[in-house]
This record gives sequence, structure tokens and C-alpha cells, in this order.
Amino acid sequence: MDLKQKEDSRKERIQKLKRGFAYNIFYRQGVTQKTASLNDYYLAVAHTLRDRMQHLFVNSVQALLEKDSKIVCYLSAEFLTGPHLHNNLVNLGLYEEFEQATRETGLNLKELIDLEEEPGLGNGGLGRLAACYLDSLASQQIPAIGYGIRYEYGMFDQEIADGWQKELSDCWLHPGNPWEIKKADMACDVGFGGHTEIYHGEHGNRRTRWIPARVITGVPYDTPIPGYKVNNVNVLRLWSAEAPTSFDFADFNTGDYYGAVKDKIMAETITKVLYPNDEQFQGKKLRLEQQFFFVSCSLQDMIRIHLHSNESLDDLYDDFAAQLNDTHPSVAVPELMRLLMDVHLYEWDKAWEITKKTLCYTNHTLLPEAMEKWQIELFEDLLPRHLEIIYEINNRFLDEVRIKFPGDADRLSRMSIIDESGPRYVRMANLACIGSKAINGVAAMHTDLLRRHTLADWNTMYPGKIRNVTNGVTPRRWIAVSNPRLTKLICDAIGEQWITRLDKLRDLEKLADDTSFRDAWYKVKKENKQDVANLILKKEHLQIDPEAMFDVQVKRIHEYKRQHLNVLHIITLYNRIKANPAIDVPPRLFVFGGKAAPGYFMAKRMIKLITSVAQIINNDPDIHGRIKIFFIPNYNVKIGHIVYPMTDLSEQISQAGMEASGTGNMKFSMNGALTIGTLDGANVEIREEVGAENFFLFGLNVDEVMSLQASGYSPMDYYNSNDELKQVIDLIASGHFSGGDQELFRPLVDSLLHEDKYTLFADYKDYINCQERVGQTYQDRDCWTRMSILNTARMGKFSSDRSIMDYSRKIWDVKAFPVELKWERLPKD
Ligand code: Z2T
Repeated sequence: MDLKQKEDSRKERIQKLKRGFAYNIFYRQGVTQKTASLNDYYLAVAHTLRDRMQHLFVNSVQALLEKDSKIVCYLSAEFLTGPHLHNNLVNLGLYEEFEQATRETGLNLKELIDLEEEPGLGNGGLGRLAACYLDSLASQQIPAIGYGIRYEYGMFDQEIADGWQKELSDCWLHPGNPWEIKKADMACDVGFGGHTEIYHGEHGNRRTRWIPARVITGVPYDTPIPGYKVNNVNVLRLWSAEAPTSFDFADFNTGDYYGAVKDKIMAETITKVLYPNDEQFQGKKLRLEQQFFFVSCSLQDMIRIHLHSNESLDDLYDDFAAQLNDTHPSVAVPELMRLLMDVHLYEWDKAWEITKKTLCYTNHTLLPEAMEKWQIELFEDLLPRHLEIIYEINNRFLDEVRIKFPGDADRLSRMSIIDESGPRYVRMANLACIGSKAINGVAAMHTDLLRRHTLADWNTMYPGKIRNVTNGVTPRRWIAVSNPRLTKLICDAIGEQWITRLDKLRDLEKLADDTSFRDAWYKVKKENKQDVANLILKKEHLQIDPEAMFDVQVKRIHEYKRQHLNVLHIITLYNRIKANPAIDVPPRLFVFGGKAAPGYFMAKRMIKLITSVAQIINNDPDIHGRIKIFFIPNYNVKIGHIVYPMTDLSEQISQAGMEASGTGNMKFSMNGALTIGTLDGANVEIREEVGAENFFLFGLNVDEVMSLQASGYSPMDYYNSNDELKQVIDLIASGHFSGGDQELFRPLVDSLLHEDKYTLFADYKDYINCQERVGQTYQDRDCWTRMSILNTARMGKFSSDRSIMDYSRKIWDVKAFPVELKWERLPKD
């Protein structure tokens, strides 16, 4: 094709897009171009794009059914995908053409992109990780299905009212979801409650059947996940609960119409709303129902797909690797056993072999309060057959332990699936460890702690079973989509290979000393900051200097993440300026964002503390605007798109040993922010990669934290021996930030003074000193910019493409499977 032909076919494609918009406005939205709302236009454009990828999707599915390559099934109670339109345009290489076609239609593509309501079907890191992995699986052409729950209401929307968090329901489906397709013919039935029966099957075998008390239908909704500039399109399959279609007959016949309706509503509550607790286990029955519901649907679906091209389930594990995203889907162990034995009539040993070779388990936390353990009574009431199977798994397993470690009663009670130390519980982590072929942690340090502490018994029992796969994030969404200025600068300098081969960013290293490149780099950051400063001025009437250092901490609000340590630093600066108005404090904007679990008392107070300190400091004329504090309401994926590109300093200040990995830390650093952080989670590896000289390290390491706590940590000693710390705490306690109210922050102050579980006081001094070095470095613009370039250049390891490669080799044993286009677009347009 010569240039002219190329130009002609491009023109033709743009015309087709415009016709697509017009078609969808009229036939799908049922309005005219004149009466169409902006949302009508968003839906029309989104549908036009979805139609453009449909033939890729059909080809991908067809290719899978024909050849039997292994499929990765990622089972997760959460998928925090974020908005799809912009990402899909970038992955399909259609952004420019859509930009032009919308412009020529009199629309603004950016405005439409901003209109999309994000599917907030996750709490934070764990759900967002699942979404990054879906992007990388598709981009690396690995066949995969994401299985999860189609919550009607996702993560709550956060408002700040009078400085407090207020929760509002997230109505993400109300404007209409153009990305999903309901697959009514693939519905699965799921039982709950009831009892089990023994019967004699073929050959007089004793068999068990489960007679559930009620049945609920799971209906899948499919969202296509296109890879970056490849033909492969994977699928995110989310299950929605409905009453079985025949549910009402009995009730109708007896005339109990309202009774029937009540049953229907009961059925639908299962997928009504996401539980908004990130790392706090709540033993609620509805939550276990959600978990079992989506796991059973997903396993039934896998079995159906397998039997499509296989006679038996004997080699299910050759066709599927099912990854359990934490223990939330770990009821998959007894459910797969039940399906194999009770439904497909396998004997125990073969069923157990298939189960163990199919399932793999990822652990995401060391926090004891996050560990899932269900009261036996609750479990038995809901899943009587599964409890029987669990008892049998446990008996056989404990025999194995007895043989390997004779006479070790403590070990038996620690490793048993059943916690019998008091009221009895089913421990889901133990179940997942026993029932899977591999266990993995999410960063080197986390995996090391799993091996040495949390899962030490398992490591002794099955050496080599616990593996490490360090988390990663997708450079498509977290650079190419969210930071177009930086993307252009990097592409102009080193080409665009880095988008799928992130280690290629190393080519930027040589430009770190090039003054014109440094200026361009600085300019990108400055423009990103200016955009946000304009936004904050417009929305919050807060004046911000784009030259100020943007110092940012966005993540769930949690004591272990220590947002209040950040606050102690801010108040320290405030006190220093008040005591000595001439002091040289480089201007900083402190940004916080994050949601608190609605029932987490301390976390909600931490939000109130941040907003109250902001109120006082932002309005104190003595400060002369040198420090400003801003709490961004409703931090989510969409706001993340704005936050990472604007940041100079990334706060990763959790107590060492508490953050399993962290993934925000990676997004910041990729976008050229420098990190101030502890040796925790993936910070350790980030520092290794970018170089210690390009990372602001402070605080105790995990061994020091443990020995300090073992020797009896006394926060009061730090308070008494550090004047600045004492002043800060006393100022909060005095009511200075709470209009004289000395009660408001007492719970926070008291918990720090008398317990300080996360050792803020022990790290305070080092943190303050480190922040002072940060401030000095920032004043040397050249030096800072150079460090910033080197951070981005050395982040290759933290692409989720690398993580997926690790999983593929270390755990799943899957290979890329490029899709060739055989099925043409229909109708030919
Ligand atoms: C979560 O986001 C994480 C762990 C959980 O443990 C639960 C949730 Cl909702 C049950 C986070 C970790 O805190 C974070 O360190 C990690 O980077 C992320 O999972 C992904 O692995």
C-alpha cells in the first residue's frame, strides 16, 4: 500500500466510525443527534468500539475451542478494572482514529472518556492487581478467563462532610454498561443449605449426594479484555445471582405471589454489594454465600468448557490452571472435590489428584485479623456437604503430618484445617495450602516472611511449594493511558517498544545527564501538576503553586500504612515555621487520598485528623502558603490516573513487615516520582532496582521491629525523649486542630502513647530527618530530575508482564497462544 492508499483507507475507516456513532445513537439509544445526551454519545461511542473488537473476541474464543491450549482461570472476589473506554482504545490502537471521528462529529473524546463510571468492583490493591494481570495475560497472548462477582453496587463512593468520611452507594450500572454481554444460556445453578444423603450407586458403591435447601442461578456477564496491539481478546466473566426461572411455580399454585417475590429478592441479594473491608475479616454469612456462589459457577463453567472437547475430566489440569486470589475463593477446594465425586462420580484419590493439580493459591497479607476463618456452625449450615469433605481432607492430611512428624501435637493443631483452640472454625488458608499445587507470596520480602513465620509449618512440610511472584502493574494503563505527556516524551526519545517490554526503559538512563532531555522531563511533570492545580483551584478554591513539591500518599486508610506518621511530619514542619517564621522550608503540597472501611473507627478518625490539620494549616497566614494539605475525596482508579503523573514524592511508609507488596509504590515510581519509604513489601525490590542513592530510605527493618517488640516497646520513652515529637502530640491533644475539643483525637493520641502497635514513634526521628534530605534534594532541580528519570528508567521489573511471565513459568506452565484471524467481521462493513 502506498501512502495515498493508506490515507484513503484511513479516511474510510473514520467515515465508518462516524456512521457507527450515528447508527448507535439512533438504533441503540433511540434518540436523534439533536436530543442525544452526553451519556447517549458516550454509550454510542463505546458500542462502536465494542463492535470493532467483537470479531477479535469471536476469533479468540473459536481458537481456544479448536486447539486445546491451557487456559488460566483467575478466580477473584474482586476486579478493580477502572474505566474501559480509554484503555481499550489504546490497546486496540484506535485512539487517534476515534479522536478524529468524534471531533468531526462535534464531540470531545476526552470529555466522553471522563464520563465513564468506573466499575469499582474491588477494595484496593488485591482487586487492582487482578485487573493488571488480565491486561498482561491478554497482551502476552495467554488464554485466560477472569472469574468473579458482578456486584450491583461496588466500592462505596466517599464524600467528605465536615472533615468526616461519608459513604454513598456506588450506582455504577445505572447509566448502562456498554462493555458487558449477558450470557443467559450459560447460567449455572448453585445450592445452599440442606443436608446430605448416602445412596448406593453403580456397582453398589456408597455415594453421597447433597440435597440443598435452596438453589440460586448464576448468570454470567462477559466483558472483553483486549491485549495491547494483538488479536487476542480474553474475557472477564462475572456472575450475577438470580432466582431460578422455575422458582415461583409452587408458590404461585398456592397463591403466595408475594412469597415468591420475596424469594426472588433474597436470591438477588447475593451479588448486591461488595464488602468494603480491605484487610479485616468479618465472618458474615452473606459473604460466604458470595464466595461459594461465584466459585461454584466458575468451576461448573470450567468443567463445561473442558467437556466440550474432552471425554472425561481426568486431565482437567492440562487444560486449566485456576489461581485463587487470596483465600476468598478457597472453598474451590471442597467444591471441586464435590463436583468430581458427587456429580462426575470420581473416587476420592483421583478427584484429589485433579483438584490439587488444578488449583494454586496466592497469599496477599500477613495481618492476623485478615485471615479468613468461618465458624463451624455457620459453615455447616450453609455448606454441609463441603464440611464433610473438609473433614475427610483434614483426616487424611493430619495422618500425613503424623507420619512425617510423630508425636508433634502442637504442629498438628497448628496445621489442622479446623481451629479447635476455642469455638471451632474452618481456617481457609490451611485449606488453600493443602488443596493446591503451589502457594505464592507477592513480593520477595513477603514470601520470605511467609516461609519463615506465617506459613513456616507448610514450608517444612512441603519444601519448594511456597514460591515468590513479585507483583507488577500494567504500563498500558499506568503510563500510556494515564500519562500521555510522559508517554510522548519517552516514545520520542527511545521508541515505543517499552510499552510491552518495560525493561527497554533502561535506554532512558543515558539521557539522565542530557540537559535538554531533563528540561523536557521537568516540563512534563510541571504541566501534569499545573493541570491538577487548576482543578483543585476550581473545585476546592485552594491556590496551589505548581513549583511546590507534590508529596502524595494515596491508599486505603489503615493504621499499619501509617498515614498518621505523615501527619506527624506535617505538624512538625508547622511547628518549626511557627517557632521560626524565617526558616527555609521548601513549599510542599501534601496530598492524601483513600477510603476507610466503614466500621474501622481509628481509620475514620485518621481521615478526620488529616482534614482538621488541613483546615488549620491551610488557613494560617504565618505559614505563607509554604505547606498546603489536600485530602482528595473518593480516591479510585480514575483519580489514580491523575495522581500518579503529578507526584514528586511517593509516601510508602508502612511499618516494616506489614505491607505484603504494595502496587501504588510501583505506579508512582514508573511515573517519575521519588519514594520515601521503609524496607517493606516491594519497596525493598524497588530500591534494589533504582539504586539506594535514588530512594529515600528510613525506619526500622522488620528484624528490628520484631526485636523491639519482643523486648517490650515503650512509645512513651520516645515521646519523653524527643521534644519535637512531644510538641506535635501535645498540640493534637490540646485541641489545636479540633476547635479546642480535646476528646476528638484522644483515641488516636492514647493509642499512640500507650500502645503504638505500628511503631510510629520509633520511626519518627528517622522519618523527619529523611524528609529534610528530601526537601534539600528537591531544591536542586537538576539532581531531582536526574533521580526521577533514573527511577522511571529502572522500573522494568515491575511491569505486570514480568509477573505474568513468572506465574506462567513457575506455577501455571502455560505458553503464549497467538490468535490468527480466521473469522471475518460480520456483516462485512
Ligand atoms: C488487599 O488489597 C491486599 C491484601 C489483602 O489481604 C486484601 C486486600 Cl483487599 C487479604 C493487598 C495488600 O495489602 C498489598 O500489600 C498488595 O500489594 C496487594 O494486596 C496485592 O497483592
